[in-house]
Amino acid sequence: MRSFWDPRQLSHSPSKELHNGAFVPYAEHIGRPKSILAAIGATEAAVDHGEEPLLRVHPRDYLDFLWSAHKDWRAAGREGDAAGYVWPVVGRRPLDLSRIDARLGRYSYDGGTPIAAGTFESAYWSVQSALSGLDAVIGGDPVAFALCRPPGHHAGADYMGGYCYLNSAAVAAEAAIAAGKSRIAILDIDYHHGNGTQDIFYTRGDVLFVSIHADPKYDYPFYWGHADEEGAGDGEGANLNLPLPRGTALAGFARALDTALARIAAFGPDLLICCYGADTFTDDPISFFDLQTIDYPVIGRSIMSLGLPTLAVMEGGYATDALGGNVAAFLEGLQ
Ligand code: Q9C
Ligand code: ZN
Repeated sequence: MRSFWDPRQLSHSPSKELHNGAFVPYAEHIGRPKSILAAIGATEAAVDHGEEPLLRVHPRDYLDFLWSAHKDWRAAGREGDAAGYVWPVVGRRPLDLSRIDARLGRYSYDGGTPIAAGTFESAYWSVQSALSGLDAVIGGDPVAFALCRPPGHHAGADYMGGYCYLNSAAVAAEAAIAAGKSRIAILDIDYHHGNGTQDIFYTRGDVLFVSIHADPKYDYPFYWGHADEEGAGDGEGANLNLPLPRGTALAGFARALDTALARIAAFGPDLLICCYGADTFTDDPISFFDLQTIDYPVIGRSIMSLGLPTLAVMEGGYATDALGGNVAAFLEGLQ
């Protein structure tokens, strides 16, 4: 299987995040991709597709904000990573404010997603890795892997959150449609609900979003991912959330996966994008499922049983020492 990655994805390296009321070392650190690269063998350099594909998902003003936020932060006399501290409550009127702190709140929804000097560059190349993997699949490969980092599935069209800035899977889905595919399924099996991706496609009937994740009643991102979120308008019925309890092991996960795969098969997509997070692993430091390394090939094989051209994109996974092995195990199942 061809895998795609760009070394500029290492430029992003914030130092701390706000977690349960304290500043702690940033969990989405550069040791993650290094662990994956050491385990999966050769990768190919991402090809630059420019910003046009990004603009199919993300508005110009959001890209401009991401690009300049750290420079604006420094220009305001600040040290370290740019991070917001005021967020507009839902329903607050839109205001076009210029102070960096106001814009950090406007374009994010949590306190755990700081912007460092290299953030835009890394997020840009993370998306380009996904687009390069998509090219391989559109070119006829049955499956390809994009080592996306930073991850993307919590990023909406115009907001960052959950260590995510640009939504690689969403950009790839739109690029596939622009390339002539008519129906896309996105299967998100990261531990956390892919709220950004859901939000982007919530009213779309041509993109099915299915997510298996920790029940948001007890885990991040809390405000999205509940089972009664089924899509709206043209997208009514094209969104399926399968929240699972703490401690879920392979048996419970596989039951949800069967439900997810049946829905995807019924939708009849031309292409599958699988958002893979290894934070479902039993030893993940911020998550509470109970999957083992040997479970990932089983999950990968189930997904390939759909017989769909498949692009796998990397999302979360924070047990750094085991991360590479878990990703390699999943890819083995996709082969
Ligand atoms: N520091 C992904 O797995 N952290 N994102 C919760 C705040 C958010 C995880 C506490 C977890 C987001 C891509
Ligand atoms: Zn996650």
